[in-house]
Amino acid sequence: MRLFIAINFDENTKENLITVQNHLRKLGRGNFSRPENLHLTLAFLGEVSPERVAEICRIMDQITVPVLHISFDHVGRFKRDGGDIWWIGLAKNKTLLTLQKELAERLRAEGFPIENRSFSPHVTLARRVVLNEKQENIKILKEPFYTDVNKISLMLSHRIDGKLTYTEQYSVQSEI
Ligand code: 2AM
Repeated sequence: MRLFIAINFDENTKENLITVQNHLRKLGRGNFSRPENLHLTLAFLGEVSPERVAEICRIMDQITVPVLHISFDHVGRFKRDGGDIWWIGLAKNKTLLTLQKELAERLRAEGFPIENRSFSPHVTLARRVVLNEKQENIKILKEPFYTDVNKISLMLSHRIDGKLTYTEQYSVQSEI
């Protein structure tokens, strides 16, 4: 099973993310994330055998999920041949970094191979994006937006009727 641990967003935040996607859509073409797939990855587990899912749930149970005050305040891209990956980034957030670090360390301690590269919190908006022409100065994010989050989810990445789908397997949350 291809698994990852993520933060999912409420409908209002998804609307805000879709608005940003739509600004980007006007500037070029690409493979846009489906609205229901918009998420922030905290830890990518990759292929995991089904017998180990319970272990992951136990690790998640050990985490005290804080209330996270999340601010989306910049848009950027990772350059790729054949089209860039465009994402929306989060403002610096110590609480989120601490949560991600704790989660990754606990998973690693139990033998899950979580990459040790620095965490750059983002939500992928679109992949394989090619802009129409020189669009460097276009402001894709008109204004920052905010949300509070108190839940992390274990997500399964799979295909349903050929569509990439993320299905929640387990979650832990705190009181807001
Ligand atoms: P991305 O949005 O930056 O591509 C499901 O595939 C989620 O796991 C996506 O959010 C994706 O991040 C992330 N992901 C996919 N492959 C990954 C990898 N090898 N390392 C870290 N994260 C990965």
